[in-house]
Amino acid sequence: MSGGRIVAAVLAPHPPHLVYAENPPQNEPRAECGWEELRMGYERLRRALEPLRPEVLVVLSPHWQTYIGTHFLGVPRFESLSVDPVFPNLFRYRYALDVDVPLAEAICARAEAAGLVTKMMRNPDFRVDYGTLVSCHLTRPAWDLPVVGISSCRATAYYGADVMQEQALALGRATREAIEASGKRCVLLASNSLSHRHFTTEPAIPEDMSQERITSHAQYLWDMHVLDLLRSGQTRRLWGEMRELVEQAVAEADAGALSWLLAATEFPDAPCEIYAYGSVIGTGNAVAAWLEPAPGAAEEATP
Ligand code: 2X7
Ligand code: FE2
Repeated sequence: MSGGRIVAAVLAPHPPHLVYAENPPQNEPRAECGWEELRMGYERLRRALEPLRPEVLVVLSPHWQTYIGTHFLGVPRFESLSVDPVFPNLFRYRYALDVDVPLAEAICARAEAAGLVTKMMRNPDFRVDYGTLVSCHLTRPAWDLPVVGISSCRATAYYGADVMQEQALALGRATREAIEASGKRCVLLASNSLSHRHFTTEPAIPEDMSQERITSHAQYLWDMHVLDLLRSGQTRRLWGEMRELVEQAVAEADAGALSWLLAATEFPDAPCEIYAYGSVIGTGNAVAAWLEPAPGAAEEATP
């Protein structure tokens, strides 16, 4: 098999509010509207991904938290109801998710060979976390692609961001190698917000956008700094500043998803496309991606 590669590397935040505001048939609560900028950004991302003909979504989620090692979804299909523990008023979502088990096993095996503690999740009744579901839904609402789901092993909390980064480096390399060997065209999703301090009370109407804003200017400045680094392709600098980002902006990058994305793509120096930035209950969120040039794009650019 040949031609396996990462066709897109996406920062794909997962506030359940965005699914709520879209009113898809899978979600029980109904919304009037809300968070349009982020939702329209996801819409533009979806259009940009289409010509790349992706075959698998590979997602690392902060809300699948494992305490001993990194786990991988390892059952061909998961079906259930997912209820957000903090926002059950917004997200009660019926899902059916197909898993690319062979690719998950291949990444798992390579990660283990690189020295990480790993485990395949073989429990068919396992409830898939809302971070995985929301990022996948917003990237591919048709649910017509299989998913590789990867947990966050909480190394930042146990040891510190430096250990998280070491592990993300090994996991990113393992992911890249396994994808290349698989022959498949994969989209990587780092499912996380940037600054992550949120308000502890909700407006009476959750989608009342007159109440939505970033929690603090300090958080906003961090978010803008990260966007600057992404847009100018300074990913090694972003890697070097990850600890400060996590500590000072309470960033959800503590989960390792963004570091894993950077490592798997070997620290791109090309500009990252920012599709949207917006706050959700005070947190900072960017929809952003590095895309492989679409087939034919190079020829089209040539006069
Ligand atoms: O998990 C989340 C999040 N990361 C950001 C905002 C709101 C809710 O949930
Ligand atoms: Fe989150």
